[in-house]
Amino acid sequence: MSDTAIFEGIVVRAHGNSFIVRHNNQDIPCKIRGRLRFKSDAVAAVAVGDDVAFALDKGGAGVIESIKPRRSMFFRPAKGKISKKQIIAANIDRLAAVASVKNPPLKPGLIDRFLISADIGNLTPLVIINKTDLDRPEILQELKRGYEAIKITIHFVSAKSGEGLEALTEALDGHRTIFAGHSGVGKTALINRLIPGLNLKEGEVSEHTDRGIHTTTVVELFELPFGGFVVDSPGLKVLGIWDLEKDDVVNHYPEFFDYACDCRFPGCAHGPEPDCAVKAAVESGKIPEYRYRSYLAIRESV
Ligand SMILES: Nc1nc2c(ncn2[C@@H]2O[C@H](COP(=O)(O)OP(=O)(O)O)[C@@H](O)[C@H]2O)c(=O)[nH]1
Ligand SMILES: [Mg+2]
Ligand SMILES: [Zn+2]
Repeated sequence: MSDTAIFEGIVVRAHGNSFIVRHNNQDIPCKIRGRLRFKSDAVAAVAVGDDVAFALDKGGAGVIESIKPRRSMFFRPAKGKISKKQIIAANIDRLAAVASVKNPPLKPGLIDRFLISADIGNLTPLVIINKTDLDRPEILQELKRGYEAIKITIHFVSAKSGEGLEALTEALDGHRTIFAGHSGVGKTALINRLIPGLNLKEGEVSEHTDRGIHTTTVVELFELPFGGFVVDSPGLKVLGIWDLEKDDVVNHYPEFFDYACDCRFPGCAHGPEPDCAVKAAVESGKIPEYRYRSYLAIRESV
């Protein structure tokens, strides 16, 4: 063992039990020491964003020996095991729900699901709507009004025309953000614009690779020019709201709180109940309808 040196680095790519660790701007393929791999809890597994110590043998192969204490962890449910969680990224502090104006179509309900998972993971949420060069539907103003009312920043951008990219760069640089959004919304294109010279391939549909039971999701970290990074995981579709209880959903809709105390029934779920003050607020335009609809749909689905 005397001829093995130990180095420190950050995990920038994870695919199953294969990792890339960046050390002094060099990317080193690493496996993990068995004792780390076989610890049974998800917390023990190595993830993108981890600061690690690794050994390098004379042949240049790396083995991750230990993980530095984490500031945060972000999970998703492990495939086929409802109660097991899998760590996707460590040490991140923000979640960006990324959607596009069209191609694929804008689905506010999906954005709200991502925002709930940000809440659960204690991450600062933001919303990015890409492809504004294609269309400017009226719903955009409603989204802006709705999210700003609950102090969530929304960015309208186009990776193609460049609209909004300066403000987005400012919002992300220096932070550790995970991108959550359907395939095709332009996550890779945006990362290319944020990091000049990166030139990732756009329009790759990586989702089929994630269909089968035995395949694993690739998670990658892209360092930003002024510090911080963006984490992208092409196969990631639905994030950790799997153990949410029906009655917890409303806790993620802060704009309902002020009205909820005026509902006729104390346990009002703001569904079919009579004299519901939340529904009245939706009807009078005080609560955006898209938020109310996503609330009902998410409550129904959990
Ligand atoms: N019109 C337009 N197309 C875009 C924009 N951003 C990305 N695209 C295209 O949308 C497709 C999917 O983009 P990609 O970045 O791979 O999406 P991802 O799956 O979220 O990473 C590609 O063909 C891109 O060229 C944009 O702002 N405007
Ligand atoms: Mg992509
Ligand atoms: Zn109610």
